[in-house]
Amino acid sequence: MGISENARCKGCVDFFTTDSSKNAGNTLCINEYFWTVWRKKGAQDLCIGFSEVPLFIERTIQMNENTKQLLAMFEESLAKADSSESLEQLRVEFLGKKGHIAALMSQLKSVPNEEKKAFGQAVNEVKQEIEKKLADAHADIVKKEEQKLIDSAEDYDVTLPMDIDMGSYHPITVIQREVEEIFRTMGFTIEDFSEIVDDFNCFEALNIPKHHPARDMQDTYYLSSGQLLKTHTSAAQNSIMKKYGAPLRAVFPGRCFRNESTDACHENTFFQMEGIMIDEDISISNLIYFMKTMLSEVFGQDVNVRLRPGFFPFVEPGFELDIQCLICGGDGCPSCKNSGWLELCPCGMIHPNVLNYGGIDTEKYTGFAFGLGLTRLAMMKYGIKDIRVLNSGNLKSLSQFIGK
Ligand code: FA5
Repeated sequence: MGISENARCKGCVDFFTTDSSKNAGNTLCINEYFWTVWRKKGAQDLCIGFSEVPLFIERTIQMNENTKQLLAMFEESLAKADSSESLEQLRVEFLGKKGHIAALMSQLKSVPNEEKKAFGQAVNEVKQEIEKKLADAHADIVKKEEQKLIDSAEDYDVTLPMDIDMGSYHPITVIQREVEEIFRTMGFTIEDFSEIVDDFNCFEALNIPKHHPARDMQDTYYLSSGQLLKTHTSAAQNSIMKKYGAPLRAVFPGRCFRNESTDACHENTFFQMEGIMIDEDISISNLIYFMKTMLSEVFGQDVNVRLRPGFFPFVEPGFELDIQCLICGGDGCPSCKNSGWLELCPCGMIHPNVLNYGGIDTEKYTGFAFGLGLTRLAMMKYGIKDIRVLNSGNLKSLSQFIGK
């Protein structure tokens, strides 16, 4: 018999034994009459002989028959699968832990060592073929299922009137943007800053060294890295001074965190908007002018405010700017802790130490800073009696304040 691919009869299958030097490349011929084993690449056919290999041949043929049958069985089931679920069932049936491939593989231990490689290889080939066919079928089915969904989608008439309740911005976002706009028109830049800061930015750069009693007023949540959730927007002052130098006008809104009990006017998570202005000859008159302008723009009406001395280590002098409670008109209610006034926007002239930390020439420049309580401003503007409503996530309550 000649040695070429074409010379193979229908029943020929390739096989490999573990002893590659001897038998690699042999072809097993199982034609109708007898079995012969002959070397594929050689000048002459070399028949290993019927008597030397009957058991081996029998097993090899049996294995090939098994894998062929398994593949045929798989293809038959695959042809019937018409959904992702049925494909998944097939995958489990053939490739699962207790599936057919696993069952075939479990026979490996009883196969003689020299045949293990060929056996494993044959099972693996079937496995890979099944995996590929499953993946192709899956891609096909997904496409069909998507198309089915598209085809079954309800037609709608774009000209029909529709419900356009698209939701709305949170009251704090609304007021924040409004205040930003007011300051933008007065030449202030709007800055953003991280909610996680380090001790230096939150305290030390603000003239609040370690163990300073002012820290007690602003207990917060500490991370294992030593960083903390910022207690006030003042934490950004140092970075912004270093970023821009003087002269400088900037506002920077942000979420603040404090470890404190909540009530109608205190939250553990609330918003502030910090502002700083640094230039030559900046004085308290400039501070008062900007505060008044901002409040009359926000409320669109005259509101009663009062300025009283307040202590913050990062300003000197420092003030508390309170607004007369717009919920009770000054008579006293839970929203203002029955005082008729609400602390809204502490402020003051920036302490020279803070300017120095920020790299500002204190011989030439002075500046003011304020820390507006945005959440409280939203309460006053929208007549929200309890600050906790703002963090409640209750759309029914929140949506009613928009547009007021
Ligand atoms: C400060 O946070 C200072 N950093 C403000 C400041 C900036 C002073 C620049 C001077 C110069 P205070 O802790 O008072 O200060 O908070 C400022 C404002 O944030 C308060 O007036 C109030 O409106 C708001 N606020 C503070 N704590 C809470 C809270 N727990 N819940 C809601 N709003 C709060």
